[in-house]
Amino acid sequence: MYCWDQEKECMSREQLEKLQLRRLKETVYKVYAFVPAYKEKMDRAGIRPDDIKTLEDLQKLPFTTKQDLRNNYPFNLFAIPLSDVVRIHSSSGTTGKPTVVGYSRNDIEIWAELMARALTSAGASRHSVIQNAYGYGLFTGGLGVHYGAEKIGASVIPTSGGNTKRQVLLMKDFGTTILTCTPSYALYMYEVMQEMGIEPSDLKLKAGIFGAEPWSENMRKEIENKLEIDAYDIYGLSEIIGPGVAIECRCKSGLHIAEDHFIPEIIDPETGQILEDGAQGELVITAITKEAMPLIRYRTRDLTILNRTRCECGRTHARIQKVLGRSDDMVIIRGVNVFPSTVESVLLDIPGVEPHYLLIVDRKNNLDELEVQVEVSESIFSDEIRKLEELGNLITKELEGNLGVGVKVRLVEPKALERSEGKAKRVIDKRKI
Ligand code: DLL
Repeated sequence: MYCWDQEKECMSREQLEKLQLRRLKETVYKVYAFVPAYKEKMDRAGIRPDDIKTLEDLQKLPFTTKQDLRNNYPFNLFAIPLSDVVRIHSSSGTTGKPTVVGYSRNDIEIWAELMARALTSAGASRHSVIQNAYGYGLFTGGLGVHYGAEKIGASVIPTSGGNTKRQVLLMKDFGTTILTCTPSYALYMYEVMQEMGIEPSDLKLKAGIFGAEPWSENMRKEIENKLEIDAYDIYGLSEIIGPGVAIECRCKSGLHIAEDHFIPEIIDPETGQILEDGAQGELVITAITKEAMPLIRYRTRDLTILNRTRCECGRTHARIQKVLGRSDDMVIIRGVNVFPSTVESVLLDIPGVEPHYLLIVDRKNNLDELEVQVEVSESIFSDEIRKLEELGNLITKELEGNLGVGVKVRLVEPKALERSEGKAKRVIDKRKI
């Protein structure tokens, strides 16, 4: 068993729920007393902190949304004075004001603990050489992973994102055993490795801990085969703490959510109703140990499934299924919901297709149109036109069959689509422009 903190990660359900309830109550008292926005919301809903007597009572509390963070920009959701805040992160977002999160010294310590758990769960130890290619800065990826990696005593190479040739060079020369970055960046690194004439067998790389964007099971296979490593999925969001909210274990059948710090719920995104375990819906998280910025029932917009059955690894914390994507990333084409990760999954089942694609949505004559640009392998691209046409037709058929909507497929030459050093952009929606 590879556990960082066996006592906490494997505690009985009963113990865990007792702990959750105590921490939930404390948090609710705290936000009611110190964060006017929470007090107002709870007063409006007619709920007092004393009303939280069981874990089920959590459902009585109002949701918190990204809009609440924007309305309270920058620091009005902080539950402690700024003088006790030791770090501020922020995520840019595509529209409106950035999202701001604050951390107390203790929050940073907990985050490092959670990242230490996460890295250990993916097989890291003090003997690992961890190359951390998540961006350092306002983005939580770089510093979040960094503190956890130092905590377990690994040797950390803080490359941050970018300068890909140097990444590859250092990976080889420093004997990196674990790579941490977005899955799309891992693939890009592989391409640059190829251009530099470096093979996976020239490296000591054993595993990758990839997250910050959705990636399909097929993408995992692709990365594992190309880089000859084990690829683990890590999930998190700045609002809650950053990376380390949930992580896969060796079983790779769902991501364990650190339930001693976060209470997960799954709701129907339309009605807000709680859904049963096993049903797909929006993940809602309550952070029950954060000092600087606890969030109550935060609507992540991420779609997944909650599984509370016991995992073979021995950890008792509930698992979430690989996140399908954010409801905001979903594009609705003539009423049909399309997730880029579904497109990815279909594409990667087709031989000759490269794991680089882009969805372009437009509206012509009041009708939505979806174009999927797909890179094909070098050998196919230089083959006869007829073969390319056949492949195009096959991709169209598969996508249309799986998505249930008409698709225009455009095959593009290898390396035609922009590569990403961080979160990949998978959709261009021209309808909004
Ligand atoms: O992306 C934190 C992070 C850093 C997670 C490094 C993992 C590794 P944000 O920039 O606030 O924080 O973006 C959070 O990214 O709500 C999801 O929509 C998406 N996301 C994060 N991890 C995954 C994942 C970081 N493993 C948003 N699978 C979240 C799918 C993910 N989506």
